[in-house]
Amino acid sequence: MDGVVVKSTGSWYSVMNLQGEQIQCNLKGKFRMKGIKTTNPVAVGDKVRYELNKNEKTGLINEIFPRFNYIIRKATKLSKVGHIIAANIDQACIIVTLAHPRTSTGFIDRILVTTEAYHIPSNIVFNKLDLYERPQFELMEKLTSIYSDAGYKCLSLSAKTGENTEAFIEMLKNKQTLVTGHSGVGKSALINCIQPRLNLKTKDLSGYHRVGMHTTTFAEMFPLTFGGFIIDSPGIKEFGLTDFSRKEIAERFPEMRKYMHQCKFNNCSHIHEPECAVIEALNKNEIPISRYENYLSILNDDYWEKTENDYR
Ligand SMILES: Nc1nc2c(ncn2[C@@H]2O[C@H](COP(=O)(O)OP(=O)(O)OP(=O)(O)O)[C@@H](O)[C@H]2O)c(=O)[nH]1
Ligand SMILES: [Mg+2]
Ligand SMILES: [Zn+2]
Repeated sequence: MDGVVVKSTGSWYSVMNLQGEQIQCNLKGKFRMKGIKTTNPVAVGDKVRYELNKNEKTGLINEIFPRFNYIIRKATKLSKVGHIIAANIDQACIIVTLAHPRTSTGFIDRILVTTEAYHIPSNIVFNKLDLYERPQFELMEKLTSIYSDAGYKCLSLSAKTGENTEAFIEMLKNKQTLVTGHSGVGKSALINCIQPRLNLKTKDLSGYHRVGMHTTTFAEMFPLTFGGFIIDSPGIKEFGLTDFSRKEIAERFPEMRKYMHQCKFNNCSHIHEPECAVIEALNKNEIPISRYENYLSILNDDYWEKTENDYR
């Protein structure tokens, strides 16, 4: 029988079949992804074939169908092994907040570099609108303009008051969407707001650091009553990049991608080379400074494998 993995805890997988029933399954033998070390061979969103055990209640996954795409992150910057967050996703919604706590552009841009690498369309959703005051509204406008110009859809809403959540529903209709972001930004609260029947666990922010306590512990996919699926996932602190080299980073910034092929040197790092079209665009304010700075910061991350012909 065929189904889709809607939850995985590492030891078992919950597979939803075509009738909408959920079967707890184990994996038959070893599955490995070619070329990439991952902690989980099967992820939420994977389409699988399984057979029922004799008890007719549990099952055994014996085939994973080819993935349309997937998104991997490293557990920490330095770890060698990646974790597949989800497979077969149509789009990612990065939930951010500009208050309680504020999400940095460095974090947003690291996620975007990854979703760009996997060709996953991404949207930025500003949550907790009810808490914003003038400075946050101004910042939101600025960020919305930066990210819309780069080709990402932006939305602002409040999971608490429900303000503007109809736009979020429109965004999700008939798509398989991964919801990601820091812990405590309201990912589960937002899903509850548009699908109250799910009644997902949410938690108060720990007053001390205003940092979430990782309420959601495993990624889980839910069918949406208006069509489509949504994947809630545990909050992430940092987004360890994987699977690609430093040289590809500029390519993952649509604003830089537009200019980089006009640079004098084709291995230009866009830092100090003469006749660099990216620096020229930056000087003309055609590339936002925060995006360029985050590019530099990603290049300076300490986890790139330094190879001979890599940038210094
Ligand atoms: N004021 C306000 N609070 C919100 C809003 N959305 C969520 N919250 C609160 O933020 C806290 C965290 O919400 P969660 O939904 O648990 O956050 P999460 O992103 O799922 O966190 P993890 O599961 O740990 O990754 C809860 O106390 C929510 O009530 C909002 O729009 N406005
Ligand atoms: Mg949650
Ligand atoms: Zn250049």
